[in-house]
Amino acid sequence: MHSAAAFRERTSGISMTIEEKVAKTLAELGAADAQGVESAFAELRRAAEHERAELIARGASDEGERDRVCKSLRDRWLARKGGLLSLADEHWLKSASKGIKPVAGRQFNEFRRFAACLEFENLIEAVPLQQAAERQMELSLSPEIVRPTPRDLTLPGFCRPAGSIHPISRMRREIEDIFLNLGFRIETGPEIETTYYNFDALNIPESHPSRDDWDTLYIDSKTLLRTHTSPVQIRAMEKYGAPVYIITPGKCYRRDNPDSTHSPMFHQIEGLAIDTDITFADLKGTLDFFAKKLFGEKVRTRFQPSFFPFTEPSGEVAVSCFVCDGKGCRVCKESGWIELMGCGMVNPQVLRNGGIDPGKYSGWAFGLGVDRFAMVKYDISDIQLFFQGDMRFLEQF
Ligand code: FA5
Repeated sequence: MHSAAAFRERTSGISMTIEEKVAKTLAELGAADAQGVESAFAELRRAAEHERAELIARGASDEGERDRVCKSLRDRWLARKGGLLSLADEHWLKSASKGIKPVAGRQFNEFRRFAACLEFENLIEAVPLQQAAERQMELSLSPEIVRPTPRDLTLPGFCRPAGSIHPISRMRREIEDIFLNLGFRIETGPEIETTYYNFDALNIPESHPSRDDWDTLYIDSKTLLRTHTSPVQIRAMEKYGAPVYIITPGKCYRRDNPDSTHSPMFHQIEGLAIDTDITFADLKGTLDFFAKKLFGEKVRTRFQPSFFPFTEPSGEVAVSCFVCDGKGCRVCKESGWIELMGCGMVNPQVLRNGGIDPGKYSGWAFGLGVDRFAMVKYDISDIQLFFQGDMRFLEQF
C-alpha cells in the first residue's frame, strides 16, 4: 500500500490524538516513504492551524487573558521538554530510518518555522498560519521588507487597559495649570543650546564652574545640551519684549552621576515675569500662592538669600512640610522644611542682554526641578524610578 495511504489508514481510523501520534515513530505510524512522511507532518500542521484558529475565534476579553492563552499554546507546541515539536523531533526525526531521514529533516524544519509562528504577533492578526510563517521567513531574510497584513475585521476585539499619565507629566501639568490660571503663557526652547543663551546672556562668565566640561554636556565648544531652562528667558525677551509673563517647562542635561536625587536628564520649569514696577514682593506673593495651591493652604514659604549670576538679589525658597506641618518627618528629612527652588530679581544686565530697558522694566524669575517636586509630592525616594519604565511603578499613577 502507498505509504501516505498506509499512514492515513493507521492513524485516522483509530482516532489517535496528535499527542499519541508524536509519541510513536514514523515507522510505527506506517510512514515509510517521502509521501508518508509528508502526510504525517501535514497532519501535524493541520492540528496546529486548527488550534490557533480556534483560539482566534474564541478571542480574549483582555490582554491578560490573551497572554495566558498565547503562553499555553506556546508551551504545548514549543516547550523544550514535552512540547509537540520536540516530541516530533525525538520520535519522528531522530529515529527516522536512513531512507526517509532527508525528507523527514526537511519536513521537520518547515514545521518548526511554522510552529514558531503559532503565537506570531500574539494572535492579534488572524493571518493564516502558512501566510504568517512565510511572512516571518521573508522578514528574517530581508528585514527591510515589511508588508502590511490584511486584517480580519470580523474578529472580536481586545480590551486594552487604559494608560495613565507619567508622574513627571502629571506634576508638570499641575504646575503649569497654576501659572496658566495666573495669566502666564507656556514657552519652550531648544534642548540643544548655544553657550551664548545658556551662559553668556545669563551673565555666567567663562570662569563659572557650571561651564566646566565636568558639569556640562558639550556637543562642540559653542553648543551644548542645555543645563537649565533659563536660556528660554533670553529667547522670550528677544521674541516678545516687555511685558512678558511665561513659564518654560522642558528637559535639561547635566553631567551628574545618577543617584537617588540626581539624573543626567531631568526636567525644570522656569518662571519669568517682566513688567513695570515688578518688585521682590510680587515674587514672594506669587511663589507663596503657588506653594499653597500645590501643597495645600496650610503651608508657609521661607525665602533665604542665595546666589545666581542672572538674578540680583537671589533666593532659595522652601515650603513648610505639607506632611508633618513643619514638625519634622521622613519627607522633610526631620527639618520641617522642603527646599523648592531658586529665584530672584532678574539682573539688569540680563534684561539688557534680552533687549529690555532695565530703566523702564524690572522682573523676577524662578527655576524648579519638576522631578524633585514629583518626588516630594508623591513620596518617591528614588528619582531613577521615573525613567526605568517599570510598569509596576508607573501603573500606580
Ligand atoms: C538653576 O538651574 C537655575 N537656572 C534656577 C533659577 C532660575 C534660579 C531662575 C533663579 C532664577 P539649580 O542648578 O539649583 O538652578 O537647579 C534648579 C533645580 O533643578 C534644582 O533645585 C533641582 O530641583 C533640579 N536639578 C538640578 N540638577 C538636577 C539633577 N541632576 N537631577 C534632578 N534634578 C536636578
